[in-house]
Amino acid sequence: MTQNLFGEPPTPYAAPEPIAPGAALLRGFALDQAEALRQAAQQVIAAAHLRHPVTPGGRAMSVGMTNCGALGWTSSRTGYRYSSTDPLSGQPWPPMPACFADIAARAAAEAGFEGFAPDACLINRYEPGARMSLHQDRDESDLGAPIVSVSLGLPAVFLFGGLQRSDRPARYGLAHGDVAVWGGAARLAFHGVAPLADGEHPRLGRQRINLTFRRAG
Ligand code: MD3
Ligand code: FE
Repeated sequence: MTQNLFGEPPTPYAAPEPIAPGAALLRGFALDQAEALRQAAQQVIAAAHLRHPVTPGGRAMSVGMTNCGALGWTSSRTGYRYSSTDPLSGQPWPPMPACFADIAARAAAEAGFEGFAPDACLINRYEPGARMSLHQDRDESDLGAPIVSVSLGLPAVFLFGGLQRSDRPARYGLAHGDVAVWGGAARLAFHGVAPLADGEHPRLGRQRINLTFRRAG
């Protein structure tokens, strides 16, 4: 069975857990869709391979990334941007699977953001040791829309800070099937992911996949 950070069996979804104004954790919200989401993510990855983008600072990210939907997030020496095509292939990103758009809209509504229709889904793949340092998501044109994130596979420690990089972040465990929604006053909060601890997930193996849904265009 799936396990949370403490090796306990998963609890079925109960209710949104507010963590800050505009931010809520929906623990277990995606559990009953997790296998469909995993399979759809694998199909996207087969069509648009994972890559380790280089940041403007010149270092390859430890997280493997790809996208689906009308717009995809890309990074290179020249900066971060959203693009309608995959720079590796020159082709449009794979379409957003229906099960992706559906869970994103339902989770956003559950957290109080009705009518969320993401046009971008970033797929992040963490292997043991991969991390994401503290940053803000500010490359989207519509900062009024929330961001929805779905965690699959190995558990991670999510770092949730404030509006200043220097604000000491709170730590939250994100397990397989957990969903988080960030909007309103939390939309520009600094956040990151601590280095992934090694482990073996029964369905996903030695990895964590995070789906991040945005309104980018
Ligand atoms: C809090 N990804 O791709 S998703 C990212 O788990 C990113 O892969 C992390 O941060 C991951 O940019 C975290 C959760 C998330 C996304 C956007 C946020 C949390 C956020 C925006 C504001 C505050
Ligand atoms: Fe982010």
